[in-house]
This record gives sequence, structure tokens and C-alpha cells, in this order.
Amino acid sequence: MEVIDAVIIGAGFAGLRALWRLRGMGKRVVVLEAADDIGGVWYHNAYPGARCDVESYDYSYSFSPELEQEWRWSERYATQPEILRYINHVADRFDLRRDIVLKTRMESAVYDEAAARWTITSTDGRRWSAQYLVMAVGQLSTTKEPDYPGQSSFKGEIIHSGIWPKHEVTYEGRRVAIIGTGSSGMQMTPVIAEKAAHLTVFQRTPNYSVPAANAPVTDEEDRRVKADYRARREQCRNSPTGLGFKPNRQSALDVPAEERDRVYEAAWHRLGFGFALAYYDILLSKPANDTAAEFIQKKIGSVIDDPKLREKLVPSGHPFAARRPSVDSGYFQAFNRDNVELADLREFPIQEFTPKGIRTADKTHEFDIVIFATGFDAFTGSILKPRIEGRDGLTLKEKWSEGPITQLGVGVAGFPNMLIIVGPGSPSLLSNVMVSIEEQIDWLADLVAYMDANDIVEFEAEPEAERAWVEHVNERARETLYMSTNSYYNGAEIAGKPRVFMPYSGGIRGYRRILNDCAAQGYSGFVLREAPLGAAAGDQRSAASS
Ligand code: NA7
Repeated sequence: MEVIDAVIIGAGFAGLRALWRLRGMGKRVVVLEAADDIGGVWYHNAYPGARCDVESYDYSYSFSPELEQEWRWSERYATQPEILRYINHVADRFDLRRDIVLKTRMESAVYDEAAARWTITSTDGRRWSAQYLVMAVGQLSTTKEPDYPGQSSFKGEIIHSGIWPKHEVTYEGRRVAIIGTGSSGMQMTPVIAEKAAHLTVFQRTPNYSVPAANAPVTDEEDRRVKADYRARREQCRNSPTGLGFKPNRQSALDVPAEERDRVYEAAWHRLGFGFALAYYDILLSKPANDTAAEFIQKKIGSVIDDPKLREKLVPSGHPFAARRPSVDSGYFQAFNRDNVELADLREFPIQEFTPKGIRTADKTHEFDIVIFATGFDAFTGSILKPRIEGRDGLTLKEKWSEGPITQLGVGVAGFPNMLIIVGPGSPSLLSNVMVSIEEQIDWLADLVAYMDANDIVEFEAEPEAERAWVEHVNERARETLYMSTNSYYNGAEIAGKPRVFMPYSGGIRGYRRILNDCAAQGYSGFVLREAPLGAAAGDQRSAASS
């Protein structure tokens, strides 16, 4: 068994950043990654049209000014291949690979209370002993795989957008189905539509989307951003969601309709995902939200030629951005093509798969390829996959059976020395996740440094503090429109999953203040111990057995 300081699970953006930071403090660190290579979701989501919906300059690491200056983004919203190249560049530039163990899935982590250490075991039986366990497993990394009757009888290829195959998939002359119209389905639709003989998009819930307004980055723009990158980073860190522009502090209801339309028009052509910040109360007040929703509905409707299709594709019935909206590049326009068909699952649900395709209540469709763009078991899916056993044999799965409970989104009572990055209880998917990743990792590194400086071997969330934090997370969510509809924010994406609001909606800046206050108060809400709480019990056990 290898004895080290920290085991980090996951070699995506969070895992690499944690490795860089902890190694820089002189810690011996190993990153375990189940996939064949690094990159996390950006390794797996290699579907056609995949790109980030946060601007490239903001969806990148800020820890190295040299890295910032030398990397040249080619587009405003980077594609998946470009982001993967960036991650690989970072890994090489900072010599991270030597501490990353690929093709290695964590099976279990068991806390040794007497030693205040975690024993991590991989599915192939290797073991590591570490003081710290850092869960950097991503929030959208466990795919949701539908299981329709007859699915295994289908003779064509079935692919999930979130674990895209490594072989080349060709569309020319082929009949393709996409099931799901979240960001993944919306991004791949126009790209596949251009190549496939026929494309059928199966829609359950019409989703709001704002145009990406993607464009190549000009040299002038690149120079401008790089000349003042620190200010841009500060803007992100101090914004509610980590996007690089100032939010509007006005209410959508306090301005005349013409002015509001001008603001929305400008936001439509520029802000993408940030449209939800065009007025501060879009996600707080239904009447304010209605103004944004109506504007977007009109815009979407205006690019769809067929009135019947328009009726089905234009989103309604839930507030704009209460479910994750998309940022698209020609999704709705793709339905004007002769080779693209919409299958409305609300009207005609899927009844079964057949060897040749899919039978819905109204017709039989024949396909060569079926793509599930059906999303993920969000927030908790990947954390709860391995067996994580804390004090007294309690597993995290048992502890979270009614929903995730954390202190500030980073620690869990009963699971000492375990840190979660961008998991439930933190701004996570409600933010530019890169900003959240860096904030949390720098905070945890400071905690580790504080523990070293004060001869502390064990930290643990206090049960009272985590109860209060969960209540605070819920309280902030109740101020918003997020709970007014079903979404992966509140566990509705998986049947039987506890219906609780998972991310922290209080914003990145507010969250950082809370983390900083916690540290300034000697890590309030956490118990810090100079000897493991379980040491006495361990002594008794070894005395009894000797
Ligand atoms: P999402 O956003 O969770 O979208 C999943 C889509 O799949 C959504 O339209 C779902 O419809 C649909 N879905 C899920 N299960 C089914 C079944 N069984 N039948 C039909 N349709 C289904 O995942 P994405 O991969 O698109 O995006 C994930 C994130 O990546 C995104 O939020 C950004 O952060 C980037 P529903 O809405 O549930 O009716």
C-alpha cells in the first residue's frame, strides 16, 4: 500500500488544479482517474458540436499568469477538442502526469478513525493510504441511461452523449435519432443535421436557449483581454455566477417595456448563458421572469418556419433558466431543413425499441444510430458510486439517503479529512465552474496549511453547522424560482432521487465571503483535532486484541 498525503479522485479540471496546488505545498499526491486519459467531462463528452457555454477566457485556469498569456483561444466559446488540448497542455506544462494514475477507478475509501487516514482501494485491488481524500469527480459525469423495452434488440448503434465512443461515427447517408433536448442534444442537432440522411429529435421538454453568438477570437481581442486579464478575473470572482461581465442591478419591472426590450435585444446578441443576469430579478420574481421568457419565446418562434413546429419547439410552462438553459448555434433553425423531424414525446411517448428503430405511440421510426442525450445523475451520481465509509462504518450513501448534507459544500460530519470540490451545497453548476473550482481548492489548500502549522491531524464538519448550512442553502433556493419546476438542480432528473435543491444559489461572491469568514474564525463549523478522535477507541481496541 502506498502511503501518501492526499488522494484526489478525478483528473478533470478540478483534480488537476488540486494536484497542482497540493503538490506545490510539498504534499505527496496521487490522482486516480477511471478513464484512459485526463480531462473528465471534456474527455468523455466528445459528441459533435460539443462546446463550452462559458466564454473561453473565463473558462480557464487563473492560477498562472504565464499560462494565461501563452494560451491562445481560437473561439469565443471553445469546442470540446480545444478544451481537451488546453487541459493536456496544462498537464504537460506543470508536469502533472507523473502523479496521475489512469484507468484506475476508486472502488472504496474507508476512514481509519484511529490513524485519521483514508484507505482508498481501486477496482483492480491497489491501495493507497492518505490523510486527505479529495473528491473531484464532477457533477455531470455519471450518465443517465434510459432502459426502454426492447432496447437491446436494436441492431444499430446506441451512443450516450456523455460517454462518446472513441471510434469515428459517420452520419452520411444514415438515419439518426437524438433523444433529449438539453445542451447536449441542442448542440449536436445542427451539426448532425448537416450530414445525416435523416435526423429525428425526440423532445420531452422544450428547452430555453440563447444564441451563442460564437466567433473566432481576433488578435486584437486576444491582446485586449491579456493586457488586463487580472481585472477580468476579479470581475468573474466578484460576479454572482463567475461570468466576466457586470450584472444589471435593476429590476426588469422597474423599466419601461421599450427600454427592457433594448436591454434584452443586446443581451440576446451577446450574453449567451448570462442572459439570465440581464436584470437582477429574472430568477427571483415570476413577473420579472415572464418578461425575459416572453422575449425569448418570440425570438425562438421567429426563426422556425412551420407554425406547428413552432408551437412545439418554443419553450413554455417553466420559468426561463429555472432549468439549465442552453446556448445554441442554430438549433431551432435546423428544424427548417427537410431532413430534420421533431418527435414530440409528450404527445407520442416511446413505447419500445425494435431491431430497426423506435416505436412511438403514433409511428415506427427506423434508425441506424440512436444517440441518448439524456443527461446525467447530477451532483451526487459520481460521489455516491464508490463506497465511502466514514466513522462507525457509516457510508456516505446512507448519510445522504435523503439528500446531500454538507458543511459549506466542502466537508461532511462523520467523514473527516474528506473534501468535496464543486459538489452539492456549493455554487457548482449555478456558476462558471472554473471560478468555483479555483476558489474551493485555494480554500482547502489554506485549510491544509493551517492544519500543518497548528499540528492538527483531523478536521471534521460539525453536525450542527451542516444542518444550518443545508437550511441556508434551502432558504436561498426558496428566494428563487428554481424549485418551481423539475430539473437536475433539484433531483427530479432521476426517479426516486431525493427532491432537494442541491447547488448553493447565493452566488460565487457571497459564497467566497462565507468560506473566508469560516477560515478567519479558525474554521468555524469544523472541529480541528491535534489527535484523531478515534485514537482512544483505537488504543482500546488494540489493547483488547493484544
Ligand atoms: P440535460 O440538460 O440533463 O438534458 C437531458 C435531456 O434529455 C432533457 O431534454 C431531458 O428531458 C431528456 N431526457 C432525459 N431522460 C429522457 C428520457 N427517458 N426520454 C426522453 N428524454 C429524456 O443534459 P445535457 O447532457 O443536455 O446537458 C448537461 C449539461 O451540460 C448542461 O446543463 C450544461 O451544463 C452542459 P426533460 O427535460 O427531463 O423532459
